Amino acid sequence: MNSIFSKIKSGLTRTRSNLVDGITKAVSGKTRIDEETLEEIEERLIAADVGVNTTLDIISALRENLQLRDRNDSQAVLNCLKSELIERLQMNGSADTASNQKPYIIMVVGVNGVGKTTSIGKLANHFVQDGKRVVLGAADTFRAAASEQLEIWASRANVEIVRNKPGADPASVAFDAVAAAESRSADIAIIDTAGRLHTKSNLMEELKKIQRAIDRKMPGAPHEVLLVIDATTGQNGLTQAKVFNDAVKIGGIVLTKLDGTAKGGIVVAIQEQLRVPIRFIGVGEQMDDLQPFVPEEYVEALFS
Ligand SMILES: Nc1nc2c(ncn2[C@@H]2O[C@H](COP(=O)(O)OP(=O)(O)OP(=O)(O)O)[C@@H](O)[C@H]2O)c(=O)[nH]1
Ligand SMILES: [Mg+2]
Repeated sequence: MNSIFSKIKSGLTRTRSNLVDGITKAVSGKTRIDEETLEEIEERLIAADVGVNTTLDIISALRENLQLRDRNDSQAVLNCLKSELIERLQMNGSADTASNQKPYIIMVVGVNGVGKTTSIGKLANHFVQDGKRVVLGAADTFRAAASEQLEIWASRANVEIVRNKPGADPASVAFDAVAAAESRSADIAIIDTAGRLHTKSNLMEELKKIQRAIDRKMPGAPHEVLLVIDATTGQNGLTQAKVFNDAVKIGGIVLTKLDGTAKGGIVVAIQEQLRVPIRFIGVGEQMDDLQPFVPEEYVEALFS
């Protein structure tokens, strides 16, 4: 088994034991897949945060499909469920990072503590492994420790970082980071932002200001705004996404801390409700615990 797959698989342990093991148990004892079994599947999907409407959709698809097949076959139920999930996770037009823009500017946003800075460190490593030249911008100047934390990740991933004093204007740090990426012929610049600000300032206004500063240095940039969502916060993450999306258009989602939750079904709710592709998933705190999100792989890791 390759190591990426085993990382994802172990990161999804909690979700697997609640969702898939429960469903497998429910279907395997049955001589016939009856309404009671479908109800059990329904409860499991809802408990895993798949979302009520989507769950009902999936159940009726299961009911319909199973009429055409042998209702005694528990493997058929699982296969059918797998393909229903994969279908809902496949979004058309999910962008491909590192398009022909050089440098490709990624701005990372999200409420505090969701894992922005950590994910940026892991992302930097991911792109470096891919042969890319990366510059990080420490535009979270709210906490003194924030740019130090990013600095540690930068040295781990062996990439350059642009930072300034705590309290410096975040937009100017972002501007400088883009300038540095241009002058160093970097392939990718990743800009970290604060998850909260001093009481009087408005986070969304600040993020828009950072976005404008980046665009002033490199028209059209940032090429992608990634929203980081903490999977353990469940439906709250969806609410946050709507607020951020109104301020700075979200191009993709990084879903962190999947290793810490049994509610990994949230991936389905995110794709269905936000219509924004999940780009990366976080399954632990190590450098290589951030992986590109591939629907088939995710579902396979859950069911294997
Ligand atoms: N288990 C686990 N922990 C994670 C994951 N991603 C991030 N974390 C942890 O979450 C905590 C917060 O991460 P940060 O990267 O500092 O979060 P942030 O969004 O930058 O926070 P602020 O800068 O305060 O807004 C840290 O302890 C990380 O190690 C993950 O995928 N799995
Ligand atoms: Mg941070």
